[in-house]
This record gives sequence, structure tokens and C-alpha cells, in this order.
Amino acid sequence: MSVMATSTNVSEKTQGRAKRFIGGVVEGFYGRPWTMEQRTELFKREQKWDLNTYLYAPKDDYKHRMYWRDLYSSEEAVQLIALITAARQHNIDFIYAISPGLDITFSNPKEVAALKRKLDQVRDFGCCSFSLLFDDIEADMCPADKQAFSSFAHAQVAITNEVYQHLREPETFLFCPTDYCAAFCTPNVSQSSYLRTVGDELLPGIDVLWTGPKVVSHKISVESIEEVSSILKRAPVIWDNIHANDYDPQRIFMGPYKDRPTELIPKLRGVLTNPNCEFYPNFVAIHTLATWCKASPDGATRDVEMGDEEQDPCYSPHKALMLALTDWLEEFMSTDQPTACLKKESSEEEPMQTDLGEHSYVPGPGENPLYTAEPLTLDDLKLLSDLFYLPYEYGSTAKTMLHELNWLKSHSQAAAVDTDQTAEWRSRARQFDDMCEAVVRMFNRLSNAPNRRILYDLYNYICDIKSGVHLAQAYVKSLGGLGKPSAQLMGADPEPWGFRGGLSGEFQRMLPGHGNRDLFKHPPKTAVYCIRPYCAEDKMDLQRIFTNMQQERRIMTDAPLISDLLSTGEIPPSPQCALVLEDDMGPCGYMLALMDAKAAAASVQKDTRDRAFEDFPSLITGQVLPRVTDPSPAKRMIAQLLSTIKSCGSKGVFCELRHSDRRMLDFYTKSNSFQPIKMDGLPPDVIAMGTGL
Ligand code: GDL
Repeated sequence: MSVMATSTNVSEKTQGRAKRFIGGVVEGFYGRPWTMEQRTELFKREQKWDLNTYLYAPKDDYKHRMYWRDLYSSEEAVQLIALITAARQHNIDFIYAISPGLDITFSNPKEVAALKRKLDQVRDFGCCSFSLLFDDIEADMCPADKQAFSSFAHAQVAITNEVYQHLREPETFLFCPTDYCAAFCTPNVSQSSYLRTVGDELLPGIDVLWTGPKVVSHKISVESIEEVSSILKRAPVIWDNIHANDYDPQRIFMGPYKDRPTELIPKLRGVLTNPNCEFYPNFVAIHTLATWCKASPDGATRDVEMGDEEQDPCYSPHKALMLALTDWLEEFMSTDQPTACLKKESSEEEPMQTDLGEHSYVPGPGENPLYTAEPLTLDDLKLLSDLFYLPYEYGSTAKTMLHELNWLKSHSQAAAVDTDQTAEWRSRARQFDDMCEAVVRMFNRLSNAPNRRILYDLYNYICDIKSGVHLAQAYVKSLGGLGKPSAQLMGADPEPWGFRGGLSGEFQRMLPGHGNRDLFKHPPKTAVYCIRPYCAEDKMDLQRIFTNMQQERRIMTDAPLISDLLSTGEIPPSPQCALVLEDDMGPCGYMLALMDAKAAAASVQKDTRDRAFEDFPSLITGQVLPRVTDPSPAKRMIAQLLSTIKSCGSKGVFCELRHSDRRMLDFYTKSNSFQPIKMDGLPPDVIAMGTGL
């Protein structure tokens, strides 16, 4: 069946007129594409906010990329026609993009014909604007293409020019290069032979997409655009990944469009934002981009909250954000499921709701009153945006929370001994607690908001932040000796939410600095530690750390413990049971374990019939130099060893602690998993603590 729809020749209509600035959205992310209903909703919003373009480029849509040669079925055609028609009704330029780069052979005429056939089909659906995308593909050409083209750029440009002419030079035709950001250019933008070929050979009516200095660009400067425009011989269309979140399932971005000066507007052909995969939370991303696109020198106001050097006379990210949030609040409050629809069959998208009809339940005297939800506030949305701000920046409340947690952590020991500091510490701990509570209240109000669609798109993220905040809150309480240390933090058998992040989380925790990059603007001066397996060359260093600590605590070792012999290397640790802690000055701590401590007990004339060995067959010991003020590396080493020992089938672990070793004693006492145990034959200044596994 051939499905035809009317197509207008835009270029005829606009001939002689200056091209309008392209402003809008590219659905160009990996993962689940938006639904047709969401796209139609997008067109409405774009029209309302004066944006004019939608670029259809969902990476995981079969027929956009992987099966680009396949024509659309009649059912799909009906849907696409409806979509293209809806875009036109809302005055949105629908640009159809195709990504043939995964497997196309540029030099084969059949391949070129397949591409033309596919685009002809979409043109017959009423589409007038097109795009060829060559992003995220292997830059190597196959032997046949190497014979036919002098470079990859020549191959791409040849096919793009041919298709553009075949489609009779549409008014809007976009090309996405393989080197689509400065970071991908060799050796740099101005000397890139790839970009030079594109600039020289691509027909002038074709516009080029560009993501800025990087794939996800923190800032885009006027100079950087002048540089790329000069080699491309045209002003680029920015494909902006500032709000894209397809690369990290824990992040979503609801901060304002930012760090692109409005001076760029006359130097660009346009801006298309490739936002979050979740449709509804993109309200801020698209609304603020629309505000930015409309920014003009007239009527501009300076934003008092911005630093002088960052001020853009025409656009204030803070004000743009507040405008967006104010409108978004209204949308949160509007129910997306009118009562009239509730009688419909339920589906995954529209779950059953409480019937609000005339037969609704009214509690009688003495009965439970109905649950009433507090309404969501603008402050809640401001906090939400702050917590999920931008890829390179947290919002102000999030920054304060991180800063305060860091302060509370590093000052807890001093506060424990100095009464002046105690008062300040407690007051700041209370304020931190209040901030955490505000997050929980925001979560509660959001989860009661009438518009369920937005909530469901946000749910995983807000749940995650609520749990993260909860852990931080419990941790601060335990630091201050307020309340019980949370069992979730270091318990022997925590619930799964106590060890979050799955395998990827495990990997991150094992990398130095937890695999995380510091996102503070002014990073706190904390040391970076590395925990690594022990190797034979470490023996001397470990002995040195051990002797240092013994001398510092004036410990006599004429009656050595099993732990002492482990530390001095006289008893070797069990395989995979030895970790070394390093900072930038070298080894600064260690943790060693013995799976079977009973065998070693004989060498220190200890009674091996002691019942304690039944319940706690394994032993752990370690030391950390005083320059390591942060207790977390030691905790992490212990956690790692406990997990290894457990996986080898041991029932329990004990440690031997001298009263004079206040630090380790304190450490195990606060760990909340080790408890004092009875063990015969220990010297009077030594206690044993154990934990079941
Ligand atoms: C990219 C991809 C885009 C993806 C984004 C963020 C371009 C031109 N291509 O490199 O599909 O969503 O990164 O992960 O940006």
C-alpha cells in the first residue's frame, strides 16, 4: 500500500527570505524512544513557547539506524503521517533523520538507492526536511569504500550531497559529522582535515550539527563557534547534549539551559536540545531553551545572583528556571487522568485511580479521616531542580548539602573533644538534618501530585535521592553520637538498599576515589586513597607501619598476638585476604586476614580448643597511619575483607585489640557489627571483638 500525504515545497515559499533560527528539540538519545502521544504533546509545547523544530532521530528506533534500509509498514506509515501532520498543525518543522553509518557501503550504488528509497517514502508522508547522521560510528572505511573515496569525509559528503539533490534541495537539510565536537577532531578543530573536507565539499544549503567542545559541553564559547564556523564555512546548528541523560541511569537534568552566552545566537544557525530520555521531566530543559532563544538585548535585565564575569545581559539562567518551574507547577497540579476516563480499562500507562465519583467514601464519626496530601510547592520544584541540576553543576541546595556533609565528616573528631567546636558541629548537624527532611517532604508531596505521568517519569530518581539523603542523614547522626548508628551503614547483614548500585556500584567503589570525579566547583581538600591487593614488595612497608604504630602507643610485643605475627609477616595472610592502603605519599595502612586462625593460634601458645574459634574461625587485623584522618578507607578495607572471608564460607571473624590502640578500638566499637567476645588466654590489655558472617 502506498500512503501519500501532501508535501509543500518549503524552499519555494521561503525563497529570498533570510532563514529563520532553528530552535527546538532533537529526539536523538539512546534507549526507549518517546511515544507518538508524547511527541504530539511536544509539538504543542514547542509552539506555545515559540520553538520551531523537531528532529526525529531516536537512536534505538529500528528503522532510523539499525534497519535503516527497511521501508515503513503501512501501520507505521499511518503513525508517521499523523505525526508529521501534527507537527505541521503546530507550525513545527519536522526533520526526519536517518543514521545509515553503522553498515552502509558508500560506494555501492544499491546502498545509495536504498537510502533514497527510504527518504522518498518519508517525503511521501508529507515530510519536507531531512537529516543524515554519521555520529557514533566506526571511522574506518571498508576496502571497497577506501578504493572509491580518498577519505571518510569524502564518502559521507558525496552521499549527503547526492541525497540532498535527489530530494530537490530541501530548505532544511542537516548533516551530522562523525567528528561532531572539538574533542573528536585531530589534531584540533582548525587543522582537522575531516572538517575541512566537510566545509569545502558539502553543498552550501546543507547545515552541519555540532555539539560544542565536547559531546556533553559544559560551556560553549563564542570563540569556539567562530573557529568551527570558519572551517565548516557555515554557522553550525548546535545539537546540545546539556540535558541528555542516556549515559547514566542515575542522573536526570532539570537545571536551566546555561553557559551558552546569548551572543552566540547571531553566530549560530540554530540550537536543538537532545534532552533526558524521560519525556515529562524535560519541561525545564525545553522551556529554558525557549527563553534563551528569545533572549534579545532589548528588555534584558541583569540577574543579581550571578557573578559579574558570568553575567549575560540578555539571559539569566536563574530567572529562566523560575519561569519554567512556575509553569511546570501548574502542570503537576493538573490531573492527567480525568475522572471520566477512569472507568476505562486500565493499562500500564494509565493505572487505576481511586474513584472520585459520587459514590466516594465519607468516613463516619470516630472513623479514620481520609488521607489528604499536602500540595506541591514551587520551593519543592526548586529543590528538585537543585538536586538534579546539570551535568557539571549541582544546584545551590545540593552544593550546600555536599559541603556541609563534608564539613561534618571532617570535624566530627575535633568536635568530640573540644566543647566550642561541639556546639558548632551540633548546630550544623541540625541544619543538615533539616535539609534532609526537606528532601523527604518534597518526595512525599511529589508522590501525591495529581499528574501521575510526570511523577512516574521522575519516580526512580526521587526515590534514589531520598535513599541517598537518608543514608547521609543517618551517618551524620551516628557521627554525632545522636541516635543509634544506622544498621544500614555498616551492619553485618544489611538489606539490599544498604549496598546500593549493583555490580556497577561495586566496580565504582573499588576504583580510587570511588570512581567519581569531584563535581564541586571548589573541591574540598581531601586526600585520594587507593586500596589495592598486597604484594610481596609491600612486606617492609607493612612492617614499618606496624612498628610505627606500636612505638607510638608504647606497646611491648614480648607476648605477641596472632595479629602481630600477621603484621610482621611471620604468618602469611590467606590468599586474597591482604589489602594495602596508599595515598600520594605511599603505603599508609593495611588490612590482613587469616581464614583459619586456629592453626596460627598454636604458634603463639594459645589454646586451640577455645570455643571462640568455632564461632569466629577467621581473624582480621590492620593499621592505618595517623595521617589518614578519614575512617572510610579502613572501613572499606574491612568491608572488602569481610566479604571475601564470607564468600570462602567462614562463619565469623574476630580481631584482637589492645586497650592502648584507642583508634582501632573506637573504630571497631563504632562499626556496629563487631561485639566484644570471650576468648581465653589473651593478655590483660587485649580484648577480642567478633562478628558473625
Ligand atoms: C552522543 C550521541 C547522542 C547521545 C549523546 C549523549 C550526538 C551527536 N550523538 O554522542 O545520540 O544521546 O551522545 O549520550 O550527540
